[in-house]
Amino acid sequence: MLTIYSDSHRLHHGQAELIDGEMRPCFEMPSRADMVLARVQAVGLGEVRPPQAFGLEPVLRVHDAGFVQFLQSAWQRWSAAGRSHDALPLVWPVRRLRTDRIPQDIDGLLGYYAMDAGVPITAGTWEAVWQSAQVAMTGAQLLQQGERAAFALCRPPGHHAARDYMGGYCYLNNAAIAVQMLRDQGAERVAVLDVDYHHGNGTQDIFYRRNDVLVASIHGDPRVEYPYFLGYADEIGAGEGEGYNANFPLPHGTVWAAYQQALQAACERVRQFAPDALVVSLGVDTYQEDPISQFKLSSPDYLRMGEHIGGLGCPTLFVMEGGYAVEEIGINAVNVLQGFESAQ
Ligand code: OKS
Ligand code: ZN
Repeated sequence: MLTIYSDSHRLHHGQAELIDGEMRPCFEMPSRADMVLARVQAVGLGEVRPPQAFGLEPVLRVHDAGFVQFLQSAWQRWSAAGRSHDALPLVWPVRRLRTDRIPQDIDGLLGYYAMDAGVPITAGTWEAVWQSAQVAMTGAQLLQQGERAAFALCRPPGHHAARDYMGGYCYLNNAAIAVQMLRDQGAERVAVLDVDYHHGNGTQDIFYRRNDVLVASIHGDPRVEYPYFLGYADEIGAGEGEGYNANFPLPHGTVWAAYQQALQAACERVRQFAPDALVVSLGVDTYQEDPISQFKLSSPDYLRMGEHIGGLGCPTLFVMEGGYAVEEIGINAVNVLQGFESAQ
């Protein structure tokens, strides 16, 4: 399997995030991607290629132009205000506050375009975010050119980012951009299977009213887990998209036996949809040692996960999302890819 990877991810390295009431080093750190790449190379998964340049147009097929301009200019605005630490939002438009007026000040803009404080913006963030999206698009193009599967080693991740907001370590929705590119290049139906521990609220939101993209997600129950405000089983899509969104929330402590049942059900939905291509949002924060998550999968379980996905027999693009047990992130992510290949 081909891997697409760019060193530019290192340009995004937030200093700290607000967690449990204190500022702590960001869990979403450059060594995550380094460890995954090292494992890809150690097992000889296949060639590693740099991304190609697709420009802004495919990004704007998914994201709001004002939001993209904000991302591009946020660091410049922040530093022009005399700040040198990471830019972080600190105020949000909750119920009955106005969202029909876009603030002009950088602090107002950060709150307007963010769902939480997990999105530090640094001097190099936009370049890293940009290249991460290009990595996903390069993967989409490989499928379109007839590759059976590809691995977009994206960092930063993307599945919490929606059309016009960032959140949860995510800025642009790499998987959604890849899906839209596959659609624009001729795939009639594309399925997303999101196996990250957290609900992919951004991906769900982007495709919620569409019947050409099925989104299925297995994740920690939003009653007790981030992102809290989306990801319930009764979210089934709306309008033409009704019946094309499937959520499988699971409790804290979920082990492989229960996870596998949800995975089988999600895979069955994908099979019924008969997509021309599958995009897997591949987070491995379902791992038992993950520092911010509460499922209990073991490293061999990821081989089984990959076998299930491979059994679908779809052209498949894997897009890297979360996973914060840095020592094991490479083993777990590449286990999914190797399990997938063994089922071909
Ligand atoms: C607030 C942000 C917490 C985000 C955690 C989720 C990141 C992730 N400090 N999503 O898949 O792994
Ligand atoms: Zn996650």
